[in-house]
Amino acid sequence: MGSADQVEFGWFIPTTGDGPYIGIPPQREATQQYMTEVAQAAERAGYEFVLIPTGGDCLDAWVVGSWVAARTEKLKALVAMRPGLMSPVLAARMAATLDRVSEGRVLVNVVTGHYPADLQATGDPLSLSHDERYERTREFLHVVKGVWDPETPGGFDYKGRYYDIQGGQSRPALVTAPYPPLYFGGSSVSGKKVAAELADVYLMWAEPLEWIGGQISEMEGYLDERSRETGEARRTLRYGLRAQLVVRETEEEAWRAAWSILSQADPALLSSREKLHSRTDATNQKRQMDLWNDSRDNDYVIGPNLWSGLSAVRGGGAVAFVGTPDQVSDRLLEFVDAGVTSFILSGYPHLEEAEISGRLLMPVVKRKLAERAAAGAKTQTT
Ligand code: FMN
Repeated sequence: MGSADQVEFGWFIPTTGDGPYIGIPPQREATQQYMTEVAQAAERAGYEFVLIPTGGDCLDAWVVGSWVAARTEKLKALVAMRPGLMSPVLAARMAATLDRVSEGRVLVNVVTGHYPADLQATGDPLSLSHDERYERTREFLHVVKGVWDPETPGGFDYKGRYYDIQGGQSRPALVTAPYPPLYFGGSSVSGKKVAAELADVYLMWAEPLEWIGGQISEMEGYLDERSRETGEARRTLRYGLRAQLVVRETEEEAWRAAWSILSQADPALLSSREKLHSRTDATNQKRQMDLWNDSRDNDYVIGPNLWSGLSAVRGGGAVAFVGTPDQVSDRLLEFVDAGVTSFILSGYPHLEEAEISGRLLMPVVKRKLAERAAAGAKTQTT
């Protein structure tokens, strides 16, 4: 399963603004200066990349990705392509451009879209059918890979249900070979099947260990199925986990800091079961809400050092690791054992929490991973 020397860590750029509290308007604006500070703090902390979200209330991810890459040395930008909102040829060219100007520091996140209203807000004609959206994503990724392919000098031709392209091109060629890795989130069956066919890193919002183990075996099953059905070589996938992080010297301090994030929100909002962000047809959002609902009597603790409390006020990957550096690093290693090799972490506010996690957590988790890698290498040679 997850190999210790292949584990990567990412942080997050809060392009809707942020602050110490959620459930109230952002207390800090996503200014160019703030985003620069967060990106540089993440780089200093030892994170290898930053996820830049996409959505109606976010600054545009490609513009921000380009900004972040220009102001950092090694940090990669994980930037979203959203079928329905962008043409695949334009998306391929934008990614290739960022790949070149950043000298190979772009990663691509494939975002299919959450729910009908989210798609309607972009004027997407496919706003009503969840599975058709994924079918279009499948075609979209074939086109993106096709126009990136240097072996199609005369351009790439494609005729599908959603795209009809002749001589599609993205020149000059990519710097990254064969192409920037495609990260992909979506926990529905249709999402998982498209990921099995075309993604490189399958992303999940944090859930208890057994749930994540279950999703990984399901994905491995789809990889087998695809190879059987097509007769093609079995593909492999890497697995990624997106989680919030509250790490402090003592466990007590960590839980106090975690609850403090919710301390300014309206108490009625905190306990209400009617959440705006839960009105969705996204499978992974429903799973996050089930975890929150079912852990109400347990202060939203859903596993060792794993807390669902933030789902009271925010959608998406709200589950947090809460604890000491030793505890949280042990928990992360348990997920590595389950097959996860990519962690995308963040905390409120993103600047201070990048610094704190860089000081407290990253050295510990990286030391433990290095020890494991060394032990693994020793076993192989003896
Ligand atoms: N959706 C967005 O609209 N914007 C994002 O920036 C975004 N980032 C995501 C990051 C991760 C780690 C994951 C797991 C999902 C993200 N999504 C984002 C949502 C997915 O792209 C997908 O549209 C959604 O989960 C619905 O999928 P499902 O019904 O297959 O579960």
